[in-house]
Amino acid sequence: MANVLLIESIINKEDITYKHLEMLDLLKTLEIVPSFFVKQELSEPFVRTYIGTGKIHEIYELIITHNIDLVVCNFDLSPVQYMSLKELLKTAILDRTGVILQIFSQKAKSKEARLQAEIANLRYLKSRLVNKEANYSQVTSGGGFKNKGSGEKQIDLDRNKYKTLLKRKEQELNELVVQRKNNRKNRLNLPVMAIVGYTNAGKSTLLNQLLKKSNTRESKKVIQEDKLFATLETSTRLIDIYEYPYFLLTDTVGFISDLPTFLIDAFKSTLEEIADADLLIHVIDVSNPNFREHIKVTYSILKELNCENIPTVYLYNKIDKCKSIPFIPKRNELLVSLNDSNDAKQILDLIFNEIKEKWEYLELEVPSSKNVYMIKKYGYIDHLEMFEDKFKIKGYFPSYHMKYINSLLND
Ligand SMILES: Nc1nc2c(ncn2[C@@H]2O[C@H](COP(=O)(O)OP(=O)(O)OP(=O)(O)O)[C@@H](O)[C@H]2O)c(=O)[nH]1
Ligand SMILES: [Mg+2]
Repeated sequence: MANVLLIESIINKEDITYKHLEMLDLLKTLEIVPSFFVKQELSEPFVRTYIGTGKIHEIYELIITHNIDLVVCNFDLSPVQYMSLKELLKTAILDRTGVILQIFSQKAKSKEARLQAEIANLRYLKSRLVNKEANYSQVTSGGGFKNKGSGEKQIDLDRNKYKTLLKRKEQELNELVVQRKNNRKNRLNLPVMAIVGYTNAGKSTLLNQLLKKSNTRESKKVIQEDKLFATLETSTRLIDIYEYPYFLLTDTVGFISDLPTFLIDAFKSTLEEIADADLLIHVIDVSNPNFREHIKVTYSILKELNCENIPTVYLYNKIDKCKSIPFIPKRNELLVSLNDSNDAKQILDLIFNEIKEKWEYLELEVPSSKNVYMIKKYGYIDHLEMFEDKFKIKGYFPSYHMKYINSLLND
């Protein structure tokens, strides 16, 4: 097993307990357990090396003494900081974005997720190509690139290489995106709900719980795991639960704080599914002390995806892990334990109560000769009464089911 050292910075005496635990969880996903820890208090990071010279020496000593093969920084490094630290410490370095990218690269399974991860990686690497003459040599004493030709020329060559590769991968991804869009167009006309939220909140657990109740095959379950970024691709399932309308439920990639824009960009095609949703189900791990921060992070990423105005319900999950009830939920909120399927009815009522706001309320009289069995599958029914010659039905219906409704009205 690799010897790993974790460097953390405390800027202006901030509390980094949570950041620390989150990094350990991120590393756990990569099956990395650091054995050495170094902390540095700073009022602000050093422009060229992030951490101070004294600390760099201390770390270098540790690397030599303990044969450390990887240094993980629990912060993001600028390209110049990365290059200087790499040169001074003479070992492999991953910053926080690098760790997240490693997870995406190692764990992405579908072709689309793999391409997205590769694109994000190429963009990251391209940004790390800094001009040696302009920046790099000022922070290192001697040493340098073992390049053919001048540093600048090599950088140009590398930039071009990344550019060409990026273009090819982006084209490939684009083809898949078009395919995905066409698939979406061919989808049944049904309400679409997208599950969103911070990583590890319980999004996939929600999809699996509702699938369990649904007349859909179990094999369609998605991965749920106590790992950050267990889900790296969106999955949409048809949910068919007795007494409730059919709907499509989409599980999405989890969010995390400080996600770099280029990573969000790379995953935009997958995340476009969110923009298509009629309703967002925002799952929050309320047992996490930083849950309010997670809500903010999720909200700001949704904003970046232009999804902040989609009606949303909030599921405050993992209530079983809380010592007491954290707050009284509002109209569009629920405190739940998604591990426990008993909450399904409450969740479905919450969802449909919200979504019906956009539907039309109808009072129908349907001749008894008609088969009204399907009516509950196409609308959210308040009232269904059977008389000798007719059914009296009251409920909410989306506009795209009006054709079906009209077909019921006359003998
Ligand atoms: N104690 C407890 N654990 C839960 C609950 N709901 C989900 N979990 C656990 O939390 C972990 C993460 O759940 P997932 O459903 O994979 O979370 P996710 O939001 O899909 O995570 P990513 O795909 O990584 O973004 C799993 O180990 C679940 O079993 C709950 O109500 N209580
Ligand atoms: Mg998941």
